Amino acid sequence: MSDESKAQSSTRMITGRVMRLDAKVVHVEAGGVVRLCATRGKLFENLGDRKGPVAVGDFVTVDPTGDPQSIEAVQPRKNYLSRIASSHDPREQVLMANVDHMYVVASVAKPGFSSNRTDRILAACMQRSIPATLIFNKIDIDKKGVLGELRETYAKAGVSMLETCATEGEDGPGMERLREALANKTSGFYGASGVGKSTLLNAIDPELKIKVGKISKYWTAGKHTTTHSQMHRLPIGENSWVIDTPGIRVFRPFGLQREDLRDLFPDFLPFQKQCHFPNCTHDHEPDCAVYDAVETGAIAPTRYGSYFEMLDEIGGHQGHADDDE
Ligand SMILES: Nc1nc2c(ncn2[C@@H]2O[C@H](COP(=O)(O)OP(=O)(O)O)[C@@H](O)[C@H]2O)c(=O)[nH]1
Ligand SMILES: [Mg+2]
Ligand SMILES: [Zn+2]
Repeated sequence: MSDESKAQSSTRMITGRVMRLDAKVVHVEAGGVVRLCATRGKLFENLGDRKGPVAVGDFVTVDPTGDPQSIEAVQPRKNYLSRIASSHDPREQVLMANVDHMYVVASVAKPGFSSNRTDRILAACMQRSIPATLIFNKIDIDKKGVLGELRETYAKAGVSMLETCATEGEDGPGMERLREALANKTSGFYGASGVGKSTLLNAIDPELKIKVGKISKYWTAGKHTTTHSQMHRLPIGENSWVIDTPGIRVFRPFGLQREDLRDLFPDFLPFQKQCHFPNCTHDHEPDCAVYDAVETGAIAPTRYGSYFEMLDEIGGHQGHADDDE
């Protein structure tokens, strides 16, 4: 391309936002229109330990003149959530970019609440300074009455919480608060498969008509309905976006140092100041006030369990083979 024609096409460049990534095609929204774009080869150079150049939520510069149209540049990210791609691939996989708020969705039953999964994602949000809310969904089937203890555990960790029953639709518990909170923001919905993320989003906006799963199939056949992360625009406020994600089985935050992990568990803070060693990792050091607090129940054993498992992994432990559901 001559310099002159390059200059001409650059004047036609448009800015859009990545809604979805398929194997080769990136869905980019600009001005209410979704464009199917290819990613310029040069963006795959010098990736270092990153798995790919583009993530859902990215703002990108698109050259609309080509066939296919092409992503020429990815604009700097305000923030992003990332994990280690898989146990076979240590690179950084960015799950979503430019999110104002994360909703960590968990159900209190079917599937049962997973402290481990929840705590990992909460820690990752804290690592990236992304404000997070923990949603307890399916409160209608809390037959074992686990909700009370969960509230207590996460209140101690300073986590903001919401209780919902997505199947009751837009008038269900917690939905008004959720709808208000989603206005004029980009919000990520993340959590295990089957907890009700898509059902929640459909309740917020029935026009979305996202496919939801048949409950009985989740843990038997490993069936999942959302196979890609997908950003949707919400008809609330001026500029409201939500990112629906497929289920995760294992979430290992990327780039975590052993000594930094303890600060991602705010419920440890009041105690860890009293540990004998100022840089105590609450592993097997003597006179560990965090460990004592777990013994007395001042810190929930589930939280310490999540911490300990993550710490162990950072120390070189290999995870499980399957990272997605
Ligand atoms: N009882 C009950 N079932 C729910 C609730 N929310 C979702 N479900 C059901 O849980 C299943 C999985 O929902 P889905 O939205 O696909 O979960 P996702 O994988 O997190 O997106 C579906 O059968 C939903 O009808 C709820 O609040 N209560
Ligand atoms: Mg879904
Ligand atoms: Zn300690």
